[in-house]
Amino acid sequence: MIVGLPDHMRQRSAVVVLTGAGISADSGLQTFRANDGLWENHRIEDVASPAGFASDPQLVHRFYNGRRKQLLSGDVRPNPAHYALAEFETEWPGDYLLVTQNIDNLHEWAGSRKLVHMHGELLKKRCVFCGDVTPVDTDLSVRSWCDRCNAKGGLRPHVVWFGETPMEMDTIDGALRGCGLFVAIGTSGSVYPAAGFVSVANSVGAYTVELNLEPSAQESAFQERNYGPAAELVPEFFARVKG
Ligand code: BJW
Repeated sequence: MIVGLPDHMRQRSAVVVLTGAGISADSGLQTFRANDGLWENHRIEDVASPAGFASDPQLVHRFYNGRRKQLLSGDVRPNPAHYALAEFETEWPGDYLLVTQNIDNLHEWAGSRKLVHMHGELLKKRCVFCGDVTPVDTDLSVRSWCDRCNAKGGLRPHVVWFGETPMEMDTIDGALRGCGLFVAIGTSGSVYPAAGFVSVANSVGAYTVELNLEPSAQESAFQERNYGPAAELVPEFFARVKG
């Protein structure tokens, strides 16, 4: 049950929102730590790591090809939580940044523009030889060619795996250090640095809120917690912030 916001949130506070796989669960995309964190009996850490890609690139391509196909299948579309954030962005008079750990395109599809994909994007590919980043809507394989440098076998999904540096960290850090409200939605709080954002926000005196299906690993760090499906909680919460 959502209760009243503190008075200072009625002013033009800067808002930072962090989303995770749970916000896209209501659109039909599976979260990571459902199924005990396994995909076809492989640990997520094994298919989402440079070591996993080096030892079995075909397997890793299959994992991402399947997810790309599902995203483009026509069955997956934004849900009310994605739309509520896009609407909030256009109406909120203060600064705003949406940081997503998700690699799907559902936030931009819903209309979000002040958005950073800290773990990359499923609909982009990158050449490990020349660094070229381009859109992709078809399968990748070890036989794929780079259009720019013509090298074979160096294309990978433009995503951030364990042990790699997340994208746009300077933008994110600056926004967190200036925010008055931090809201984490649909994330288990088990992967850093995103799991530590709530502590940064607390350290600068922001009001911190968790909206999730169940308490996350960072639950105790949040000043307010609301539990239920994102498609219900998010529209309700942001209507309250707008006042
Ligand atoms: C609902 C819902 C509904 C369900 N409504 N809610 C030891 C200690 C600390 C750190 C480390 C350590 N050992 C190693 C590290 C670092 C490591 C790390 O954190 N490891 C942990 C396992 C401990 N991190 C890294 O390596 C990162 N890089 C790094 O740290 O570089 C150093 C650096 C830092 C800062 C600046 C500069 C340098 C990189 C992490 C990359 C993660 N990559 C992945 C794959 C991306 C590509 C892909 O999508 O395939 O990112 S892994 C995966 O986990 C993916 C996700 O974005 C990420 C987080 O998952 P998320 O979104 O939270 O999903 P779930 O499934 O975990 O949770 C879903 C939640 O939704 C649940 O709570 C449900 O209840 C809820 N839910 N239905 C609302 N309907």
